[in-house]
Amino acid sequence: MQSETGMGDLFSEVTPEVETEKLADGAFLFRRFAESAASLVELIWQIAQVSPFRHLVTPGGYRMSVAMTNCGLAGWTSDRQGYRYAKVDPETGAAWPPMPLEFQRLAETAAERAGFPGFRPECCLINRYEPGAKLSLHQDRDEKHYEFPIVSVSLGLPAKFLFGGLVRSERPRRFRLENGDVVVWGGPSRLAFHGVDTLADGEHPLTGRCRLNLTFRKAL
Ligand code: MD3
Ligand code: FE
Repeated sequence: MQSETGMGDLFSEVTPEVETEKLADGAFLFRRFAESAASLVELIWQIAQVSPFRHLVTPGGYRMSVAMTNCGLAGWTSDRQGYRYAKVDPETGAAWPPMPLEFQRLAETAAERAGFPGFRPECCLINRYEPGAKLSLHQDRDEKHYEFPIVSVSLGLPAKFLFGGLVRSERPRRFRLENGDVVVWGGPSRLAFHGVDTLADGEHPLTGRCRLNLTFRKAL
């Protein structure tokens, strides 16, 4: 619920009793940490008007089922040439939309709670899953700074998240990520294999027929 005081009370800096679940060494889940932030979803739609969601092509030539865009100083992108962070949106030829202050504050607050003070993400990758979309098991290795965590925010429809080990062959654990869940992945979990199972159909009051996911990264 939005109050006249703006978003200050939405990210639960004032709610010290948010429970912390430890998922693995360095990985912490704050359930519903961003739940009341309907404004996050609104900001995402605004970003997508400048840098639209697109289905990237992998270096291997596959079209990704997840649609992506970015905000911040650089954005993650992919094409036949490879994966990289680019300061210009290849789709528009212009800079990515700036990262909203609310995004930044949420990411920094969550990181600090998880024991990573001083996390100043300059990039935010935004994923949109429609029913049937999935993200295969992978590692996030395109950032310069593995010493900093990645902070993720799930919005809208729930997803089954796969969290594996440091080698692909390790069988992943599965858990559900729901609207407003924030996870901080750092330390020994930073390079863990992870993915998202095929999104089930559904309708969410905040997002409609999709799941949105923000990942905040120190990439440059
Ligand atoms: C575990 N996104 O964009 S967020 C990605 O739900 C990505 O859209 C998923 O994986 C999504 O790269 C998962 C949770 C997440 C993010 C980064 C991680 C889990 C992570 C980095 C290391 C280990
Ligand atoms: Fe990832």
